[in-house]
Amino acid sequence: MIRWFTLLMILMQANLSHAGQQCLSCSNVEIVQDCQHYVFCDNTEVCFKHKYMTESGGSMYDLGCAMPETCNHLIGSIFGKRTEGHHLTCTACCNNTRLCNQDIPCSNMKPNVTKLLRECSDIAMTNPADGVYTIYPDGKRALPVYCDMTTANFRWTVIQRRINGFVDFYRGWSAYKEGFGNVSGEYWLGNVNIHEITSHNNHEIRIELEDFEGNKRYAEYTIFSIADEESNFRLLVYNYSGNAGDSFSYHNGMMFSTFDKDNDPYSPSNCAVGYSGAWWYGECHYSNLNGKYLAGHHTSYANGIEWTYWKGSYYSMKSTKMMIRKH
Ligand SMILES: [Ca+2]
Repeated sequence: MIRWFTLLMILMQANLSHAGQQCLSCSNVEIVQDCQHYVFCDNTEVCFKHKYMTESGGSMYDLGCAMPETCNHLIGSIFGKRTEGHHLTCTACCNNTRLCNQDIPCSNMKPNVTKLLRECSDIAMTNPADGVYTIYPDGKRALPVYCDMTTANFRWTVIQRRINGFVDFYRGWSAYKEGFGNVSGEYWLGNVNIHEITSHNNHEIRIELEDFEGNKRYAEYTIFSIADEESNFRLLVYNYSGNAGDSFSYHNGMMFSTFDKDNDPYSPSNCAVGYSGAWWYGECHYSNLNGKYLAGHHTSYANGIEWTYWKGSYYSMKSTKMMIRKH
């Protein structure tokens, strides 16, 4: 019955999104290497390995996908006895490499919980590809994100991307707080997530820009973080290098504003409304990467995807990428 159920689960999960972790999945195996089945977990799941004692005193393993929350509980509280007479002796979880639950240690009485990935910089596999991965910015909640694993030989968490104007970026406070869009296309990662990631380590930000003539420029800042919501996600950014011009340092120390929450120091009005964006506006901006997708030259003033010190205030970028890494 258990084997049939396992097979059913494999078939069901094989039809789901393949964006999640790939894990070994078996029940009742004496030797982990005997497990030949694997599954693609849901985006929110991690791989687990359970070791338990049988009535006769032998050891057996269960392997598969699990919600990360369950990995943080000690033996007996969540998994408890597997069945009557089967005492769980070890629980281990991981999500750092493909089929990571094959080799994760699970050889003692204490649960062995691998630290969950907080950001793309934490991904340990060798030669990883660019693509969508699952991270845990607050150490608990799963979040899909696009990881740039190649630029400048570092592993970057992409927090903002514009490529074609398909996603509407003129959104309010709660949308920018939680994040929106499609991690395979255009998106904003969410201010709470960016805060969680940047509050745990020192971070650098790299901003990549492209115009409609095929020119590419970048700006890097070795210090980047944003504060919590109570502080209106106040920006800390400095120490520029690059070839795009420094259009971001002006915004250092500013709070985040959206059309429904004016935190800028410009008293006549809300810069987010005036420039059709959401940003750390001052009075008002030298960069506006969440502005309207106006596709190149435009006649309206500074309300596109602007980077003033490269293309002025009447040119909206073809693509942008804001990404961070810890150092
Ligand atoms: Ca204002």
